Amino acid sequence: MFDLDGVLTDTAEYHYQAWKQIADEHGLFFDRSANEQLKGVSRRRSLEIILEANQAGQRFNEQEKEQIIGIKNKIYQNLLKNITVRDILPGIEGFLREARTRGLLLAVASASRNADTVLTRLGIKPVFDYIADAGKIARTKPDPEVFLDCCRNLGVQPQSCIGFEDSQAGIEAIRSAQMRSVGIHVNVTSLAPDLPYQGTEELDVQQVLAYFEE
Ligand code: B16
Ligand code: MG
Repeated sequence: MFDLDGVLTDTAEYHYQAWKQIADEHGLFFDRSANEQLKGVSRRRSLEIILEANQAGQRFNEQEKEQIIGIKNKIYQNLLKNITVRDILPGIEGFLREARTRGLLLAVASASRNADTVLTRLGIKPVFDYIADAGKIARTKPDPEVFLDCCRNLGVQPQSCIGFEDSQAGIEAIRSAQMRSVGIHVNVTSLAPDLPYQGTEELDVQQVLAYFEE
């Protein structure tokens, strides 16, 4: 099961640009290091994290927060128009092909409600047996719900699944789901992935399967 942003492609930079524009407009501090905290978490939680870091939690009412989230998403969706097949991260196409050849089931477990658009633009949507719909997932990472939703829909036990993640929230979600985790350049703050890699170009199907072989 694959996370999208940071594993299959790198849309974190577009999320950053969109949030940066919002933060600048409202006089809030936000930089690339703060953006790390937003990886894998919902857009609602992302806004809360930015506001908390600025001690500005009380500055906006519910309606204003919803409005800000909507504007951020419009900016982000506009940036997504730049995505093409060239934005698939290095090594991913070969890795997915090899995994399919071996008959492994593949799913996307992303917190992004834009996942379908991104996968379509990347041209890799047909490779997956199941793509979770973030709009139907009530609790976002680090809650395991999105990974368990993938297991249910693929008809497999979590214990037999491997999750690929770039975020701390995602690694925690995989652990809570009782799956095994592969980390892609995870900025570890609490829980380390079972099998850590520095980048997607290092991924190797044989190596990953051998590592988790009982
Ligand atoms: P959207 P992932 C996550 O995707 C991003 O890492 C996170 O930064 C973003 O806030 C979240 O999707 C929601 O995205 O605003 O497009 O619904 O890493 O779980 O694939
Ligand atoms: Mg991610």
